[in-house]
Amino acid sequence: MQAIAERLQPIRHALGARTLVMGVLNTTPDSFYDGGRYASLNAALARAEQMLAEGADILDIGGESTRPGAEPVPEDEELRRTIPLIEALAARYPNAILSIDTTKSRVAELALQAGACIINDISGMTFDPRMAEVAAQAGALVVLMHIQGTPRTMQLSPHYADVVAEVRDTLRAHAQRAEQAGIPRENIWLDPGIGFGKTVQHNLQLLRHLPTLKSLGYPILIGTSRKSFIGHLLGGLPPEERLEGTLATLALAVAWGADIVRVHDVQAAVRAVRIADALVRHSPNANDSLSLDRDSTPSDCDSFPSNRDSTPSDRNPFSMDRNQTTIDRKQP
Ligand code: HH2
Repeated sequence: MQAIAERLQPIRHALGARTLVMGVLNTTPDSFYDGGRYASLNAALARAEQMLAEGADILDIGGESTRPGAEPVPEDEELRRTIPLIEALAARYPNAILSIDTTKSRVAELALQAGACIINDISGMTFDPRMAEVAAQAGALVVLMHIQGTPRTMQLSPHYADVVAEVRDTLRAHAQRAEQAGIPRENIWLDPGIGFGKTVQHNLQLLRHLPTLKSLGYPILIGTSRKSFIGHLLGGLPPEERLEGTLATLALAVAWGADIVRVHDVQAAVRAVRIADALVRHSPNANDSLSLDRDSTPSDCDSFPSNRDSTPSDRNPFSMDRNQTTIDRKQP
């Protein structure tokens, strides 16, 4: 097996030039959207193959649901759900970039040995004190997410004096702790944790103010896929009917600075972020297509300011601030 640093090369190269898509693959019986669908090894392998064919840059494998109210899963069970799948994926798709979605250092350690190279930790490496050491020793990339409380309690009464400032400060502290533990800066991605101890209004504010989080200087990952705030904003739609709402959040998250999106629907997300990339990143592919488009001129493209050229502070033109406090206690 190639060293982790070598396996991470393709995403390092693409980062910033285009939005990376991380496909969700939960082997749990109870995840809020895909729970129970990929519990067998064969079903999970087939889904992985489909997501890779659809253009997923990373597959994020999870063996413990973190939906609101979820009970912790014993380590043995989480290992049983994830390690054989990672081994099988690494053997079948040696170039695939695999991420383990866990807060347990032992699960992360065995997942890295089995072929994963990213640790996606919703606790920002705070639930398990050994996590940072495991990541540093292996040379793994880490996704450090913000959460208020634990999955069991986080949606009971989320509260912040200033959600954007508090999430920014916590993420900065997570990154500093990671660097002190020996994880190099280029191996750290940050995530505001949409739906993790947040009301609808908190989620909206964090998305609108992504430039403030981006100003910390690390790549930003966003996980809005089919989450409950989208259902609430659309009059109570269930997870199965939240794809269009998800795509809207992806496009705007890219415009506001997201570098990686974590999604259940890879094909739809890839298509959405490619268009968002063409608009905000002026990606070379988009300019190639423009030259074939007789209704457009290059100046059509150039007339749109790119957020990436502006200062990272608050450049958000939308300043709605409704006092919506609805929260969902069963879905993130
Ligand atoms: N969301 C979920 C799980 N892991 N990791 C990061 N970094 N960011 C997220 O927003 C995030 C995450 C929840 O989604 P899902 O895995 O589909 O659900 P469940 O926790 O019920 O398995």
